[in-house]
Amino acid sequence: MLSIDHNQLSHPMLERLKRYFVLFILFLLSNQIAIAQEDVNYDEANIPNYSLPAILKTADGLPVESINEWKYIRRPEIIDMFAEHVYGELPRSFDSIEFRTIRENSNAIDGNGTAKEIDIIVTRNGNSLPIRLNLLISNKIQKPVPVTLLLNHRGPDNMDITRQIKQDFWPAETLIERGYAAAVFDVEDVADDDPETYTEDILSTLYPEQIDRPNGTQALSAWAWGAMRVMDYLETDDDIDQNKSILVGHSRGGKAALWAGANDERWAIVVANESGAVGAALSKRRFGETVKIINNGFPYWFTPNFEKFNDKEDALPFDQHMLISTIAPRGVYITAAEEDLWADPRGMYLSLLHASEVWKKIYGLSVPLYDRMPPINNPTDNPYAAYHIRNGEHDLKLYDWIQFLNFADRHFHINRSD
Ligand code: GTR
Repeated sequence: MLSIDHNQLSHPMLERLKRYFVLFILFLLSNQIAIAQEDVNYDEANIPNYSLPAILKTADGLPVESINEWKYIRRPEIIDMFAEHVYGELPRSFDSIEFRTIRENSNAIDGNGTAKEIDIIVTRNGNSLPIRLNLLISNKIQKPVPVTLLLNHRGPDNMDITRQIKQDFWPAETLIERGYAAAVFDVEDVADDDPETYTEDILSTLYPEQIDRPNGTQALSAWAWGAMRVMDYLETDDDIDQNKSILVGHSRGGKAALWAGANDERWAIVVANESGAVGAALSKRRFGETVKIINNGFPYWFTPNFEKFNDKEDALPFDQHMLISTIAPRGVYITAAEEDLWADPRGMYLSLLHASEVWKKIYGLSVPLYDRMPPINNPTDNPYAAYHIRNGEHDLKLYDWIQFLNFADRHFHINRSD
């Protein structure tokens, strides 16, 4: 038997042993990472055979053919499935909502715009929580104006109302120049994007009963709830044409935007920029980020019920094309980026293509989308269910925003030369 007398080990020897040990651990870890990376499929040839649940068939197997069958039977069934299994309930009740203007500057952006900072204060069972809304409106255009709202998950630098910090993530100048009001709120006002503290805002303050439910509200539902409260305010602002409202979210924000659009038909257009897994992308393709990966990485985004589908995408009684379909006949815009395979550009396109059945068959609208994806930087041009894939990486860029505005102009029949 090998026995080591520690006293006999010289200091340098001990150091060397330690180094070998650390190297060995690093080797094991890098192997683990390599295995994890190999597990992510980026090859169309390796996509498993899958079949998508039918959008236009009720849970009882009946065909859905009329607007009424869609609106009152199938659409609510779909939304209930997503609430129960994916995002959790979206709370509806509260006792009061108050809008407090904190600051108003009619000389913003060199006199071109008016900046408003508004606290939206929601009260339930004696507890209140404020959401800060930043809103910029052009001074040079006839009111009321259409509005864009960004669900911002990237902190204060991406929503600066003073415009000392300007980022393409929220290009307020471009938006107001194009005649759209630019609104933004920080999703962390309603739920932190953090597994440890996400319950500290609306969940513990307003809806504590949701916290431990297997289908309870989680962060994405909370963010969607926040967008709904902003809409409550927009409906009261005479400068805003709330019938022409566009909700925009990027990535995780895009997932929340789709869910908000499903639940709140006041949004005329929903934009999900590179929303990827459990946003616009089809889960059953298992391309890029999968249900298991996202549940492990971001468990606080989804309801605990969703974990049942880890590695079991086949068992999902729905897929994300059904979420997109709930937005019909309003406008939906799905985007991808060429280098963002993690978010499955083709999976998002196919999802939209399948969802477009509702615009076409139920509402009789023309949505010419085909199996072949549009080329890079070539947005589709129908005004109902749009898609583009941009060159470059995962981000929300000025290019993306300009396409959204072009789409909105088409959808709302706005002719900029008027
Ligand atoms: C990633 C996550 C994606 C997406 C992205 C983002 O880490 O895996 O699903 O949401 O973050 O929000 O930028």
